[in-house]
Amino acid sequence: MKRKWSKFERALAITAVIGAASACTAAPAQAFSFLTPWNGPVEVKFINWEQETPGTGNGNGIIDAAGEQLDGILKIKTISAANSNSTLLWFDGKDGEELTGTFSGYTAGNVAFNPFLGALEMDFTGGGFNLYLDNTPDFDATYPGAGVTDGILFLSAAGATGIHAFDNPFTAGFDETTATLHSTATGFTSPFTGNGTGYLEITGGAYASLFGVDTFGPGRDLYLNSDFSAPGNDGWPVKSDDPVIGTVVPEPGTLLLLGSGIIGLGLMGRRRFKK
Ligand SMILES: [Ca+2]
Ligand SMILES: [Ca+2]
Ligand SMILES: [Ca+2]
Repeated sequence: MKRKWSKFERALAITAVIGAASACTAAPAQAFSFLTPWNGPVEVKFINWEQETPGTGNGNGIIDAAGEQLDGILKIKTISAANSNSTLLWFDGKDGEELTGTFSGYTAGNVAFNPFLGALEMDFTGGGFNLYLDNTPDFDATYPGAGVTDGILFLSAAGATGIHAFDNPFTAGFDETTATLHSTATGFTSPFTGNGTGYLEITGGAYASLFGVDTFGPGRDLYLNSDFSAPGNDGWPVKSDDPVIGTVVPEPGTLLLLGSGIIGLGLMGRRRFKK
């Protein structure tokens, strides 16, 4: 049976259409098959293929001297909710999508053997990454990488300070409070293994607003904790992985939809009141 829409239903439908239209204009150009709704901490797992940036150091592929720079390519494996059952929100290949990118500019400001740890400690300044969302996957890690930066710029981030609260007086000439990445190489001879930690600040990209700001304090949106080892894969000197922690916030499009819906209902109420 066909039923006529009431005034209320018609107004609601119009409101929904207006809302959907404004949500569309606010949404980025390329869809991202992220499982929503999720609002809260997320863990991003990735794989890095990395190296001593050619021309910046002694050419042995690994960072083992001050002034050397670190760069490489990366691929996101999964994005999971940091809840008790680690709800999978996105994974490589979901709806034919890949998230890949480059990182560069991490400069070793201090490289020193720490006899107490029996390890080579390194502090880097600067650095950052650019991540691309591609719905025609073509990533190939084989050195120096291909299909890495096509698609749309998904997220940009710059290395942020905060991994050291104080300047270590034993490392004259380097102020630890300027470090954006701290790494400790425990097995310095072969195999070369270690761990790195640092903060990042989101600076741009079509999906920058999907992620929360200042999760780890002012100017620190993401926390990076990765294990590295040498040799790497696919012709790269070093490999590293896992994880980056951040926070996901509701998309502005969703808020806009809710907002215009409330305005629509408000107008309708006023009209009815006038009658
Ligand atoms: Ca080196
Ligand atoms: Ca690609
Ligand atoms: Ca120092």
